[in-house]
Amino acid sequence: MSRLITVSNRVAIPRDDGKAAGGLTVGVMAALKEHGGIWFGWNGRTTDSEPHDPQLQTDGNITYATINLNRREFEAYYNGFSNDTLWPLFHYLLGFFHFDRQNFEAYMRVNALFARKLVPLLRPDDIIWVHDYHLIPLAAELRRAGVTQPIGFFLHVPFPDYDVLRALPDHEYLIRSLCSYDVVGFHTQRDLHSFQECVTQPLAGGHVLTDGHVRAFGRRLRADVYPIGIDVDQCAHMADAHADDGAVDRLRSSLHGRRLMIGVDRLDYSKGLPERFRAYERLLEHYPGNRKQVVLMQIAPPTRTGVRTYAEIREELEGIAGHINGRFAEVDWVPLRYLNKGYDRGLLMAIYRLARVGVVTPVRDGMNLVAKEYVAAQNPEDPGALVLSTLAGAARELDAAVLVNPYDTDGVAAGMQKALEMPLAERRERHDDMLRILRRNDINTWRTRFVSHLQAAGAEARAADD
Ligand code: ADQ
Repeated sequence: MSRLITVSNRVAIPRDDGKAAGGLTVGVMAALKEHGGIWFGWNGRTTDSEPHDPQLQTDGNITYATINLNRREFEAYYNGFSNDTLWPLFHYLLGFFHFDRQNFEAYMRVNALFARKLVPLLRPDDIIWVHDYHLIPLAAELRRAGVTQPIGFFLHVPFPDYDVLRALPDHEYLIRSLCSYDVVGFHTQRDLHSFQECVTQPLAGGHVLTDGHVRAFGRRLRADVYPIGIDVDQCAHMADAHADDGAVDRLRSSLHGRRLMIGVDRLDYSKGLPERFRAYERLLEHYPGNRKQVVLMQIAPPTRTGVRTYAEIREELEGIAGHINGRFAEVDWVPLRYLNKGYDRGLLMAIYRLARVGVVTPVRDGMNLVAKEYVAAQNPEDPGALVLSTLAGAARELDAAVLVNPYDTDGVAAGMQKALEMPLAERRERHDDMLRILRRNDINTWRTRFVSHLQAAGAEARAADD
């Protein structure tokens, strides 16, 4: 069997503290365990010197190969081009979009560096799976170095329409780079459609073939939809196992029977947090029966603190949270609890279960795993209701949630009210529907389908050579 080489900006080396990994790590680790192989990427450290050769750490059939990055290169590649240019662009948020040619050049250099450091570790029958927008040019760099093994790419964020993408001066380079892969995967049909629209523009001159493959820049590749899922049983099990932890008990008793609404997001402007806070204020205004009866707890650990817009959003949120609490709080009730830190996944799942309403209202999201985790963590006999943005990829699957437009303050407030009042029978029915979808399309379906398509691409290429 071929070894699997996964490449991502950061490598999640399992910790010895027994804490559960989440999201993408679960899928990547399962794929690596099945096939054996290497997880290659940045080790999280920056230095003033040039990067060393990969440090190798082996655990069973998996080797973690990590490199450090030069501080200035990292700043320009990661905080600059990846997170201040591509992230807002791909989320259709052009108001946050900045372009700086020096950052773009650093992005290309770091991708070339990744390729140089990875090539010596490769074997002829490996298959390579690259993750996310930080590494779009990696396949082209590997091809330039003579790599002929199948290379797949999965984009964890949305792929924008051509009219948005072309705000980027070098958008043709990105489209051409994506066409160096053999398999390119997206979360939703909508993202795939945008990609097909881009490759068929005159500047790319590509075609969508009758079998759904794309031919462009002299290559044939598979572009397809692979909605990421979760480990449903792991979430449910953790919610059960941690239900009586001290912290969960303290949270429960602090509520005094009030209904809990929960939001869990990285502190990021794409997650629609100011809009959510304003909708909650509107809920308390328009539906005053909720005063002293409901608590919204928003967990939002800061991320990408090196990017200025992330500091700004944090300041804005602190202002709105203070305003809401100042306006509505009573001596024995604080309507909004705003927590700026990360939590252990087990505790998080138990908190989801305690919450009557999950609020997931990004202004744009590739998928959004919190929405899925919230559903999986519920008690099926008495599940909470999910309020979900139509602009999250997850809404394509979880259409039994209370769907809202995050920009519509009154509409989100009405959605929150509907979720708070939803009768048990309706909550159960909607929860059953969503759980069925989560089980059918879980994290294992996601990774096995992608890897099998990558293997098929390798077999096709070998057949063509014979
Ligand atoms: P993210 O933008 O990070 O992921 P999301 O899909 O919600 O968004 O995943 C976040 C993960 O982090 C979840 O597993 C959640 O439980 C965890 N998490 C969030 N806050 C936490 C906290 N305070 N403490 C502990 N854990 C916390 C990107 C894309 C998404 C896409 C994923 C996977 O932006 O659209 O769904 O990748 O492809």
